[in-house]
Amino acid sequence: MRFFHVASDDEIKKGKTTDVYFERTYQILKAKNMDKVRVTAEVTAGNLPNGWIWGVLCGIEEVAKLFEGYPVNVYSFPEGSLFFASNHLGIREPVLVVEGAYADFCMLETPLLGFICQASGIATKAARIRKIVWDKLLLSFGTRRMHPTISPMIDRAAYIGGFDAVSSLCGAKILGKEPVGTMPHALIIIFENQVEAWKAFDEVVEPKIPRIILIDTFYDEKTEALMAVETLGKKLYGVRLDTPTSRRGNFPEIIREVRWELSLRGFKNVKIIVSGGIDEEKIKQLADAGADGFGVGTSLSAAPVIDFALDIVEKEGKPIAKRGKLAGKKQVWRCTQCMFDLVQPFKENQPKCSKCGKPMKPMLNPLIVEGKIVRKLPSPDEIRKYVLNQLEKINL
Ligand code: PCP
Repeated sequence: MRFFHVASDDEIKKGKTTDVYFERTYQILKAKNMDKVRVTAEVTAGNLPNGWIWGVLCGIEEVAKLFEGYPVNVYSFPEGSLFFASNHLGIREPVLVVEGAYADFCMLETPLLGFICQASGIATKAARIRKIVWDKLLLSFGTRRMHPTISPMIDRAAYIGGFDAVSSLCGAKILGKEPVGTMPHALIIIFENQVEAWKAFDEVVEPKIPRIILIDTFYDEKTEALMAVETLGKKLYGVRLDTPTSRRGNFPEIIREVRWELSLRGFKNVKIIVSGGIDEEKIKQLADAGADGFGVGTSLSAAPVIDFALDIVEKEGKPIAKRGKLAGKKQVWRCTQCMFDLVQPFKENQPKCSKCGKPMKPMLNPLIVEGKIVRKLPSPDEIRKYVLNQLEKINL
């Protein structure tokens, strides 16, 4: 009996989330004894959303789990790799390649794309925000805006993209991390008194949890900030401003005032965390105004998807492609120093970087060989580190 409107792991693995035209294609190939026809198919991105120059590839671990056991070979960029829709010559970059009898994997195209289109959108948004406020605390607060079944995926993608921590219990669990959070307005409203609510938080919540106090429920943020230092003194780690839009006026100015008043009274170390409607457009000016950290929700979890598509580029080893796509199996070569890519037919030799002369690195490497996962799947921390390393070498 299905409790929620979600597909089970088993349904996804068996291709039951597929679009029906793939099921009909399978029936036709079977009926016409063409179910052994072998193809090479590649995943490329259409134009990236909002004029983005690069994206962060996310969801490869789930793709490996999806194809495991199917008689196919899969090559892909390492998870967390930055990718370009097209390289400097306008050649689309394949980030993943599937080889096998088309009938054996055609039912998996829909879940395959679903796994990487959404997760890569979230990871890219997270990386863009990290790039804009490089040294600020970034907290993923967005699972409440999306269907709860994908909370772990959202928080994993946000963390991999460069966020510091996540708020959902199960998101933190799959990352092997402690979930983070402050306090909701509801707690203060229940007590009908900020100070009593803050004291109760401090009394009940285990000491290792940073005391970040919400300071916008009943009074002005500046007033509540001073009440918070009076109430918690040196135990106060930070204050959170989730000021309602009706009161935001000049929000950077409000942050500046709170910063000034706290520092004036010797609380220079008390952090200012800001949440509510945070996105890449405004975050820099809030950081410049004195915000130390951000809780980002909707703009992260509802980040635009990456328009990945899977296309056949070879049939029985012969190049063939639909209009708009380049035929033949390809390799993407990257100079990891210059973050410069070349796309070449698969059989061509390893090129040198035309910028620095260094040998370039093949990005498409075996993930699945005849249904077996052949790559060590890195931990979220390893992938996040890889993303941050690349972000240091590239512009927004
Ligand atoms: C929201 C909650 C989320 C924030 C804002 C995400 O505040 O704290 O973490 O906002 P965004 O989606 O606009 O980025 P409230 O709705 O006031 O909830 P609460 O009182 O529970 O903090």
